[in-house]
Amino acid sequence: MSNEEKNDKQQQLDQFRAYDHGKKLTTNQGLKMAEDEFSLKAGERGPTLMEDFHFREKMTHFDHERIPERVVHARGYAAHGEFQVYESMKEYTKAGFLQDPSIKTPVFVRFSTVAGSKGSFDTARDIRGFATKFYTEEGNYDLVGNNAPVFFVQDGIKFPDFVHAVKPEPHNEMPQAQSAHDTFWDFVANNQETAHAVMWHISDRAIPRSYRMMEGFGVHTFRFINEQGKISFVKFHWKPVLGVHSLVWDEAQKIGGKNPDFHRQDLYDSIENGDYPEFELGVQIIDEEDEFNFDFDILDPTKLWPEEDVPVKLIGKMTLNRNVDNVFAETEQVAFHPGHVVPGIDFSNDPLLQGRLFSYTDTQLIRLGGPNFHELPINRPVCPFHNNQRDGYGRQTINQGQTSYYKNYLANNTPTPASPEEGGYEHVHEKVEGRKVRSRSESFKEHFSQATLFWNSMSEPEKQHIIDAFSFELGKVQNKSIRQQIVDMFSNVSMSLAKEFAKNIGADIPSGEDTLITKSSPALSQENSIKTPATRKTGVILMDGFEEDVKRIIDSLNSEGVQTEIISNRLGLKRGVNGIELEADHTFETADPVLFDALYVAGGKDINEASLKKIQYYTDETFAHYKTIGATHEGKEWLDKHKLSGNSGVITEDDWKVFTRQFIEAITEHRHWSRKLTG
Ligand code: HDD
Repeated sequence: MSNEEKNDKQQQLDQFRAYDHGKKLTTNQGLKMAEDEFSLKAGERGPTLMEDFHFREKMTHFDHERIPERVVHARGYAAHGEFQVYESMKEYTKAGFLQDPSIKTPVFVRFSTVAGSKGSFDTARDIRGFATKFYTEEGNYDLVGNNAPVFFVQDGIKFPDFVHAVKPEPHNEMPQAQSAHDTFWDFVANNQETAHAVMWHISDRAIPRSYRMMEGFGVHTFRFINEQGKISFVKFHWKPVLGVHSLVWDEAQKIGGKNPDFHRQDLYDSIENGDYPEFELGVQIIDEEDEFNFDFDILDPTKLWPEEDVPVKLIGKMTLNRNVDNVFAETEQVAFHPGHVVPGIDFSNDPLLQGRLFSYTDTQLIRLGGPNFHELPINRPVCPFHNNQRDGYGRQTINQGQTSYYKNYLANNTPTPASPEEGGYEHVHEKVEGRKVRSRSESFKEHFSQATLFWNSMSEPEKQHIIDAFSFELGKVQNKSIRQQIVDMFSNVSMSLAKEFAKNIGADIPSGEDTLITKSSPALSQENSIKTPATRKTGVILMDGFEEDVKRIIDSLNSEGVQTEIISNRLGLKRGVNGIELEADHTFETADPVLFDALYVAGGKDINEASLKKIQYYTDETFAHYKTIGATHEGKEWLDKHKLSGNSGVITEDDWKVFTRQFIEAITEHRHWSRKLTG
């Protein structure tokens, strides 16, 4: 990339990038060293000497390499990109980066799981973090969201309790990256405001197929303010261009072992391949006058605004187009904060958001070791910054001049606060009056109606997954009373749901009718999301002696954006008829069916019993996870042995062109839920 093509953030980061390749080894003081393998000793077999500055420097630096992991969202992965607004949003907000469609604002996005520690696996059942830093000309704006639009608690003061409950239990530090244990469900049952967020957590949303295929939500209600001072309430959304898609639970658990880096690998690889992940930014806007015109409190973070009632307006697109150079320097040291705002965007009085406004700077102080974390390259704004803050651990800026206070005479009263006309941030002049109280607002006390809305909006397969997930999670809960409490609690959401999972966990089956709420919101079901074969990964099983058409099929799949990887008994070149050769990417052992979206059993003459057994494992697993299977030539016979042909999503056409078309159509469906599984 030439310098002109680089955005402001990339140019800024260039100043800090270092490349050691081909260089002489030096100490941190720049001294070239003649030796790096042996410490300085008194005699070849003698003790190491104190004066060995090179040993001391190298070892001390190593000893201090680690910083505390994030208290939540420890496991994450990030990428750089750009955001462009479609048209000026000046009617609603004066935010500079939302005015001009020709401006590309650099962004840095970190996706994460919440509960697991840094070394845990990617596909745990969990909410995903979706944090975006916009490096705008008016300062950094952070949209620190999740892939669910609602949260588990309504007040920031309850966040530590919630996190303690979901994290591994303190007496034995188990289980890692799981909500399927007693303390999480104890917390849920005894804090019923969790009901709606739990429905998201227990649904397919909590096991995404890819970071590229999940929605993001700012969760809280924020405020937009335009140049004329007009205020509206706003909720932010990210909509993935590839649609919203999930794994199935059995797959998610197995991937945890087969490739714990499944999601980060997917993000990294797609950017390296030029399949840049894209998300559209959406806003839901409510006029200030309409604040009280809803049957829920719009400040309550356990409530969403149904998209059918308040449409999502798509206002711009974000493209992630560059991987980080160094995960520690960028992904680990990036510091997000919902309080990083720009003129035109302000907070609401949502008590959860208000709590967050304290927590994030506080956590960076311990995690990044002091108050100068804004100077770290990844955190620096691209616009200049000036104030009277000074010193502290690791300070890098060399502030010149005599004064570091305001007001002053010696520096002509600078740096001077900017007026709103000059771009100075001004909080909304909201009139606030009230008694000091510690209590929940009356308008925050209803916890079940939107949990029911979510349940009502699910397709049949999605409902079944929710029942299965409750049965799994509660099946892992040791305390019978907690299991029963959850059944009782969720019978307020849906009696039929509670009855179904109560059966599976040995709880008393509740009696009574379903709630009277019948409203549903089609936008909540993944079944209604965009479906495309683009970037779907197909495992191609072939053996030596495969037919010519196989290559044609693979080429056509690739030209439609479907990715293919060849799996065989051994690595190396596979020889087909008429001298065609294809290189195997994996052996049966190094790959696994759970790592693919579809399977193409292409055939080949050189087959034996051992390979057939492995192929059976691949086809059975792919079938059981409702994914597309295609078979041609000898592959059809291998499939017929296991009686899979003739099922939905199993394509066995003879003509290669017809086969390819049908196979791609089936991949576009992603899952074939109508398939009847036996055994
Ligand atoms: Fe939080 C990290 C999102 C509630 C306190 N949070 C963190 C990250 C995301 C969120 C995406 C990871 C950022 C990164 O990748 O570095 N958090 C949310 C959302 C919430 C939410 C969408 C509710 C709507 N969080 C929340 C509350 C508090 C916190 C109520 C405390 C009062 N969150 C933190 C934290 C973290 C954090 C402890 C850990 C690491 C960090 O901030 O930088 O301060």
